[in-house]
Amino acid sequence: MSHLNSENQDFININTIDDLITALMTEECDHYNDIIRSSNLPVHAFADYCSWSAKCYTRNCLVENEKFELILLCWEEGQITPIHNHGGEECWVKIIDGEFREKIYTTNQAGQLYMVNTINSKTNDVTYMIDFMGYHSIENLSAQRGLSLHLYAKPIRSCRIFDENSQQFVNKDLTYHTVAPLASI
Ligand code: 2CO
Ligand code: FE2
Repeated sequence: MSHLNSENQDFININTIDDLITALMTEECDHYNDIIRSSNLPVHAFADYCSWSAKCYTRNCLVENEKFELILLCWEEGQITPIHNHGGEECWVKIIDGEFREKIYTTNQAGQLYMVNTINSKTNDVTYMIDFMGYHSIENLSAQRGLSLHLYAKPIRSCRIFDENSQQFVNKDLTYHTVAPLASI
């Protein structure tokens, strides 16, 4: 079944995680932007996939296959990513619950990192990143837990993160805190 609305090419009726996964598996990657933006997923749909850590935001895999990776990030108040890239892949971030701040960075000819943009996002907003746009960090601004859904096409096994101590980028292998039972489909 196609999720395309023949009149305006919007994706309609993506109201559950299963609908979203079906659309991502069925459609070509060039429709992913429309699919993730038009999906409307209530926070309670993610209850079974959450995990929490006082140390760091958690990465919870919903689906990983050859085409894409869909992960739920669970954030305690104030948690923040290091500045990082996305291993050459496309990255969409959809806020499921809360308020987040994305800072976008690039490097100058001398290789020094500097910030070029700040984007505040709230529930249901979507942001996009790809390596030619630079690097980013994301922070949970809410005075409570937050949830965000991340779509990577293709999956990201490792990325570059900025190490604040050495002031240099280092390679980081990406791992999951939890994996959903049917994640490898
Ligand atoms: N890329 C980070 C990660 O997968 C999250 S920031 O949004 O892309 O851990
Ligand atoms: Fe990221």
